[in-house]
Amino acid sequence: MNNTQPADYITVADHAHLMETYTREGEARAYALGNRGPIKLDPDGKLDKEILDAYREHGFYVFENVVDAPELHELREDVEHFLSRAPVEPEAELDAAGRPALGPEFVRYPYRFAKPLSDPLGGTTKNKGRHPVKMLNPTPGEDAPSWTIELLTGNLHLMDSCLRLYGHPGLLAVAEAISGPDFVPYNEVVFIKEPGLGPSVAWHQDGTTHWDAPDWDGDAHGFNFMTQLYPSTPANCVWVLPGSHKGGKADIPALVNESRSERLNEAVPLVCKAGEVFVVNRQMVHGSFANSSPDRRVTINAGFFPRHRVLDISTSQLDGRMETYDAERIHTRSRIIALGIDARQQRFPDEPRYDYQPLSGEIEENRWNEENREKLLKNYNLKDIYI
Ligand SMILES: O=C(O)CCC(=O)C(=O)O
Repeated sequence: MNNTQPADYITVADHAHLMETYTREGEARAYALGNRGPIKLDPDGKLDKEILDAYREHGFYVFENVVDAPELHELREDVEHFLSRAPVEPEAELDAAGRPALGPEFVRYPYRFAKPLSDPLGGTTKNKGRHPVKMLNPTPGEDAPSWTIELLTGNLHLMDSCLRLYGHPGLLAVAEAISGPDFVPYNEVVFIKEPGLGPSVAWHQDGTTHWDAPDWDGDAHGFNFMTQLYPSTPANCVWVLPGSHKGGKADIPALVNESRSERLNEAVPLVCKAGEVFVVNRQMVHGSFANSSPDRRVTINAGFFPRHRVLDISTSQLDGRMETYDAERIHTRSRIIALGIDARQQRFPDEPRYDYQPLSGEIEENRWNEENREKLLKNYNLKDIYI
């Protein structure tokens, strides 16, 4: 450090070095939990009880062998296409090849940019102040671009492969086991952590509605599936504090103080191979570090809630807007689950078809075709549900 650099100046190499012991020890803790394996369903199609028990105990489970190589290829290609057509920087009209960038055709702009290796949320009041502690921001290499894309929003109308993944019968059986057969959708985003560029997501717990409810429980704010398109490594992945979904609101600044750094003592990394899927309780203390590693991570997120935590609930969104979720709103948004199931069945006709009970009688209305792409799917995410 020279005397013109700020006190928290840290190079990418120093950051990577700081993470070495932590990632090695964390990975050992993660594998010792034993909460990983393929999706196992009983003969009646219900999730194996031991898996559900492990999820409830630790707050997450790692599903192996969910997405096979051809499907993984389609997902990667779709993400790549969407990134290749991104504006070169926020507000730009052209992509890197000088073509009109994608984005304006969707009501909710799908690309979110961040400064390389930054922490856009930590220590700010953004997102209702959910991210109280700022993470380390290594200084990017001299050849780094000014911006990196950290998030795509609205996966299901951006990429058909994501819609098909959404209808995965094994994953939907897991959703049913955790949140009940009438589970309700949340939102779908892609987290992107480019090597040497990906920003951190400071420690937080998701959900801002039910923490003080008299009937609050470990499932009150639902869960996310996180499908990994590339290996999720200790240096680029999401880290979680096992069991923290059951303890109410955590004191994150105190945890950081006890650990004497942002590297929380008891946290574990969500490590897995490409094509594997985490199910992660949204109430867990979780976050990810600036990606000072040489490896890219791309995570397809899709979340769900128990219906009784959503129906007729009025709550403010992360941007402050108030929303109320009546039965009609839930029904409209849930049709995208039915559409995903049909899209998947058309692509993989030999797979079992998941029966989403709330819409069992509406298969014809929710067929996957070009008419419903326009009528139901386009801008579906205006009806996203957030609690
Ligand atoms: O993927 C990441 O780095 C952060 C994910 C996260 O915070 C979330 O899904 O709530």
